[in-house]
Amino acid sequence: IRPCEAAGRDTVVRPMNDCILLTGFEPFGGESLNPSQAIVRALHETSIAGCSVIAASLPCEFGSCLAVLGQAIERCRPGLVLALGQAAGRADLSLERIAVNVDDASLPDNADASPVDLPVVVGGPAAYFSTLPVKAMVAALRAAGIPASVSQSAGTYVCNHVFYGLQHRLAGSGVRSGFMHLPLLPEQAAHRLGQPSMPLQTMIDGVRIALATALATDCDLRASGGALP
Ligand code: PCA
Repeated sequence: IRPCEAAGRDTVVRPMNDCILLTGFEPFGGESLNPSQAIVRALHETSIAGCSVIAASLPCEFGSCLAVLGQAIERCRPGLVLALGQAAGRADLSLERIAVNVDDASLPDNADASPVDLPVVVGGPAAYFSTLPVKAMVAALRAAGIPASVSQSAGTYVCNHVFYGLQHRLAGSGVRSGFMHLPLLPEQAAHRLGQPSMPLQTMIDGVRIALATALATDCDLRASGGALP
């Protein structure tokens, strides 16, 4: 175990089993597609750097998504977890830096729930950092010709809820975890004038590169990934 300080936090590669848990979400907000679900379906039971990928599709519901995530973690006992979700308006693969302890829904979830200003975990810390090497993952994606960036907020909807719940559950466990937001698929953007999109195959390649980089990186890059407000 080699602790190192990177961007104000510690990134440590710890002993891990050889299973990667990759989660996506079912479609929401009236869509019939979600790129995260399509990606995890494509990568289920594939292998990345000798590790097997197990995929899980989560309901886009505040009330049930963390229970389904917990069952998937119990089932496959992963060494590394990456959760994926759709973010309309994003033009690149966004490695989320931070999960916050608040639910504030701007539209009803798939169970028609719209929590406002409620904690994800009552009494939990205000926030958790990703424990994945997000700067190194962004650099590897860009080097492969895939647009990517560090994002400073995963929002306050179901994706942030899952990201926070994931980090809370795995805190101190030695299992690294984080969240990546994705642009719309071209088929989705075709109905939403001016929205950026990315082809499915590019996103699949990007997730593979991001995971391989996370497995291979024990100390995150010290590179700028910040943003002005
Ligand atoms: N995106 C939503 C929830 C599910 C998804 O794919 C979000 O960004 O919160």
